[in-house]
Amino acid sequence: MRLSRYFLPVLKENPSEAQIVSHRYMLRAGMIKQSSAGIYSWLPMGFKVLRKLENIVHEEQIRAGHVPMLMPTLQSADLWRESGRYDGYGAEMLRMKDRHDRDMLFSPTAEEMFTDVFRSHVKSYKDLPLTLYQIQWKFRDEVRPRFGVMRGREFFMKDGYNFDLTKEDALHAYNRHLVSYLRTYERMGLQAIPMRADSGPIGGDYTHEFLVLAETGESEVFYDSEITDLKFGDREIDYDNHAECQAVLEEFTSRYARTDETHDEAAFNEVPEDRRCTARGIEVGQIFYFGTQYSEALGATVQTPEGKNVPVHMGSHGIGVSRLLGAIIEASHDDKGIIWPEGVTPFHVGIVNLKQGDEEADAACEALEKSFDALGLEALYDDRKERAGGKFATMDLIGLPWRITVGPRGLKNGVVELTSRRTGESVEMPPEEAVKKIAEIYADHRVSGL
Ligand code: 5CA
Repeated sequence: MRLSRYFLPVLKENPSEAQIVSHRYMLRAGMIKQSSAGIYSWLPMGFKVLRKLENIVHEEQIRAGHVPMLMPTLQSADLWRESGRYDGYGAEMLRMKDRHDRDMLFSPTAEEMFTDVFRSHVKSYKDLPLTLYQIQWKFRDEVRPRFGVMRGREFFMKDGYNFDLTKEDALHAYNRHLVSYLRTYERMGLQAIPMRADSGPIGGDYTHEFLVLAETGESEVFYDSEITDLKFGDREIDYDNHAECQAVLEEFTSRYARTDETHDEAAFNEVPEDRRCTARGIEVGQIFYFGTQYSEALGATVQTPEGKNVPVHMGSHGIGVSRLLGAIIEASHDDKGIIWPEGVTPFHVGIVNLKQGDEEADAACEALEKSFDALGLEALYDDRKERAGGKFATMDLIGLPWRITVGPRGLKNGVVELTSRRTGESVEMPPEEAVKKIAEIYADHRVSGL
């Protein structure tokens, strides 16, 4: 992509409304534009990262055996009256009437909708286990939308719903989700710690929140520092094997880690003092098991092998996809801008031409562009007639992890410069070698985007 043909409206000044670094950089790097409180337009660069996150979530959900689909955002109030949540949900639910005076709402979550689809089509234990999910816009009329996409009113969420015959099967689904979430966040370059949490309006006794540690996080968290040494890594897991999923859950949840809502000072004090940590965290996901609460209310039953009709055991599982952009930036930036992890970067590499219009430099940049294109890697080529300082500042702000700098002087010696955004280190090498190096780096990070 040529920068001159792209749409990247970067801001020079710090926007005054942004209180935290991720919000500031998302506005400055031309990723989002506020449309009204807590509602954003996703400009091309923001949209590109959002799509990559969405694709990672899809890949990991499908790997775990979950089935993608899509529900409407506007829903009839009747279904929510049936579950008893229409009145209970309160002011966070955006309600409206259609032209026939029927009560409608913009879905803040979708337990009712999924349970309704399930009850219409599934009647037998033979069709279980089943986990359906979607990645769809939600609306919650938050009292205090703030911090950009972190606490929006309109936000993009993956929400999944498992339907199982027994509590044990539903707990397998719970554990499977926990494992798939660990993989998902790690692929995004994040450490998200599962913590015992409170179930709030969703209900149920079993719930974990996934928290990314960051000073600007809205939740206060308490944990045993040993937990931060745990890595899921690239281990292979058989998602159908309950014992394997359970073992991972135990490994990642046996140490003390709780949000303030469930914090227990006495239990915390049993952790050796030098490992007791108090910090702040960003909640990027939450999983729930709530038994038969919704299936009983909505009559979602199946026939057992013995011919009895029983309500199914359910859970729901969410990932804050749009919030993740903010969380990744909070966890990975410096004073010049964003530093994208390789797994989610909008473009794999930036190409900076130090002397636009110089025949040789232009030709070398175009050749690089072609090579990356042939490899299926996305390069953003800054082909503007601007001074080098300005081009570097833009590249640093938008945070592509690798930059290739091309100039007439280097080309005379047959080299370009390859720079790491994270370390700032630069190495000179022939252009073909730089392409090879970039291809190697991304061998494990292939996510399709737009
Ligand atoms: N139905 C369940 C699971 S599907 C549910 O709604 N869970 S939730 O309320 O915990 O939301 C799931 C995730 O969405 C949260 O962990 C959080 O990362 C994200 N989220 C929730 N509210 C907002 C918001 N106002 N802005 C951005 N992301 C949000």
